Amino acid sequence: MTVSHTSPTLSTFADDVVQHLSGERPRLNSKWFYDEQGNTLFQSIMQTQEYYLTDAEKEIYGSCGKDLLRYLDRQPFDLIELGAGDGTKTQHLIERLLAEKARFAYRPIDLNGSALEELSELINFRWPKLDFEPIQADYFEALNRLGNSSGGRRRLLLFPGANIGNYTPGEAVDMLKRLRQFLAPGDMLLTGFDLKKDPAVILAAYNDAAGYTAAFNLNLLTRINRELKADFVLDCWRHWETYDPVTGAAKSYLIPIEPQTVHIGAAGRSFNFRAWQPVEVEISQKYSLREIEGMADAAGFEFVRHFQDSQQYFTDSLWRV
Ligand code: AVI
Repeated sequence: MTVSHTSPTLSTFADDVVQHLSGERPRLNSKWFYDEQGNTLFQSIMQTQEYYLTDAEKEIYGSCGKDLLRYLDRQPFDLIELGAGDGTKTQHLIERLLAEKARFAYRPIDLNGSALEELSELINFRWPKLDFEPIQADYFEALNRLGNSSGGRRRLLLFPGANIGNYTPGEAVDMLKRLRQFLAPGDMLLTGFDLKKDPAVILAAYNDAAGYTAAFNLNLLTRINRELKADFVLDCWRHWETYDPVTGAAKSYLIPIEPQTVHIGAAGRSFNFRAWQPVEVEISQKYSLREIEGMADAAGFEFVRHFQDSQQYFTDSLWRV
């Protein structure tokens, strides 16, 4: 199975970095974390004992298949997955769906071509007869390609992994509204949300003892140095995590321990950083069940139900159009 490739251009990356660093509070966009090294580090994070999110969703995917089919009236459907990665988790859902004799086509979407290649190998090995077509693209570009009809078949859109948490709550509702436009009455959306819980558990998940999260965040500066010909002095930057239990925002910062002027060659721009001036690099928003139900309404969906893991750390929330 070949994966159709499209990559972000250098100028898109440079423009985005310059725009985010130019604000009054300098930031970087976490969507650029995922170069080859970033993907490897993210795999390591998911295997740490502190990062509970992956196992929680695996548990949910391993047990919600039968109920999902009931909500789809056991009719044939298209399973479209946004940010599929290498399918480590989704294979548990596919296994359950096939055990229930579900009839579906699987359309995973991801920007990461090598993860999709691995997913293709996995699917071809385990279920060679599954109607399967991976798409390497940005979510909306891929959904545009698929069009907003599946020829009368229902759509179950999967948005796994708490990826929605990497948007602010306002951006998340806008994103969900946009997804809604690709769905027709009767179609469903299953989104993974990380839940508000003991702040110590959340902070530990983004501050693992082995240092993978710190390396993952710092790798963004390495990527900017390499791809945009910049000169961040890596040794002078520290990873810092915060969690606000009121707003539910876990935020990652990179903080310079001494003043630095960084030149970004590809953009022809320089930026001055004061010592201890934080650069926000990621939000990982946590929600309550009630907040999620409100988001369904705000984005124009009907809330159907939550599927939670046994620790009640995480929910995959099912909504209908
Ligand atoms: C991909 N995303 C849902 C992860 C998260 O939990 O926000 C990214 C991550 N950042 C640090 N650890 C994991």
